[in-house]
Amino acid sequence: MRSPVTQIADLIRESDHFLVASHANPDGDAIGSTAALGHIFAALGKDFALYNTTGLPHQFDWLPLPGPLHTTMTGVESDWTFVLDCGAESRVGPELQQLMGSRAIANVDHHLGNPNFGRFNWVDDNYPAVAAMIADLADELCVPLTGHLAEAIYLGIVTDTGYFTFDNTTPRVMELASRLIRLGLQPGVVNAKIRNQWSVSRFRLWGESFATTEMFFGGKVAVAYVTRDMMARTGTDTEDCEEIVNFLRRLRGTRAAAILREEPDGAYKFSLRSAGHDNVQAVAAAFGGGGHRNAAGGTIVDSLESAKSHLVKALGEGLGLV
Ligand SMILES: [Mn+2]
Repeated sequence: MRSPVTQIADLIRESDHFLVASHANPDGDAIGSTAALGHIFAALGKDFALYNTTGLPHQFDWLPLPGPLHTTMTGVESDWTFVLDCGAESRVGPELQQLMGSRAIANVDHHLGNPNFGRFNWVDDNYPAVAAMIADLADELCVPLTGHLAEAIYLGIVTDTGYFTFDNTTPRVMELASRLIRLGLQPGVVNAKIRNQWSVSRFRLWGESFATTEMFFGGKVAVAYVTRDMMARTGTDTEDCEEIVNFLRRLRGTRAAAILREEPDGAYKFSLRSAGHDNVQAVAAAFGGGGHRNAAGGTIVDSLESAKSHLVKALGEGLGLV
C-alpha cells in the first residue's frame, strides 16, 4: 500500500483549491503547520485560504504567513479542507465543524485517539509535531525547506518538543532541525522571535499562578491554577496561561503537573504533563478530555476546590501513587 504522505501529495497535485485549518487558540504547532502548508501551496501555485476560528495569537505576530488568516468561513470555498493538529473535529470550532459533513476533509494529525474524522486521514502519533509531517509532505512535493516555510516548520517542532527537551524528541526530528539549519535557518534568531514575546502582564500572571502551587503525594504531583480574577488583575488572557504547566514539571521529584484555568462560564480547563510511562492522557480521558501520553487536557465543570481534588485523586490513581 502506498504511504499516506504519497497519497496526500497526489491529492494535492490533483486539486487546485484548498483550505487549511487548525484548532482554536492555536499553539506553535497548529499555527506553524497551518503557515507551512500554506507556504507549500503558494510554492506550487495553488489557490488556498488559511482559517483559524480564534485568529492569530499575539505571540505569533512575527510569523510570516503566506496569506490572510481568516476567522470566518464566509465565502471560503475549497476542493479539500486540511484540518491540522486536531485530535477531535470539535477542536476547529463550531463554524467549520458544522460544515465538515459537506466538505472533503484531509485530517493530518499526531494525537493519540484521533477518531479519523476525515475523508482522508493521515494520523501518526510517532510524529512529535504536525509540522514534521508537513516537512515530509514538502519533501514529497519537492518544495525546499527554506525561508518562511522552514521558520514555520521550526516553530511547530520546537513548540511541541519543548525545544527538544520532551520524550518525543526523536532522532528524526533532530535530523529535520539539522536539515533546516543546514538550509539556512538561523536558530538563534528564530528562537528569539518565538520565545522573547512576553508582556510584563504575563510575567505578573505567572508569578501569581506559581504562588498557588500545591504539592501532593510526597511531591510527585504539582498543581497550580489561574482564575479569571487573576487574569483581570494582571490584564492577561488565556493565551498568557500557555506553558505554565510545563514549568511546574521543573519542581524536583514531580512526576505529573497540572494547571487548572477558570473559563468565562466558571468551568475549569485543565492541562496535564508527565514524562516517560506516566500516562496523563488516560487521566484526562476519564474527564472526557484527550491529548498525548505525556501532555493532555480537558474540562471540569465544578468549583475550583472540587475540580482540584477530583483531578488530584485521578492523577494519584492513574500514576499508581495511592
Ligand atoms: Mn501538535
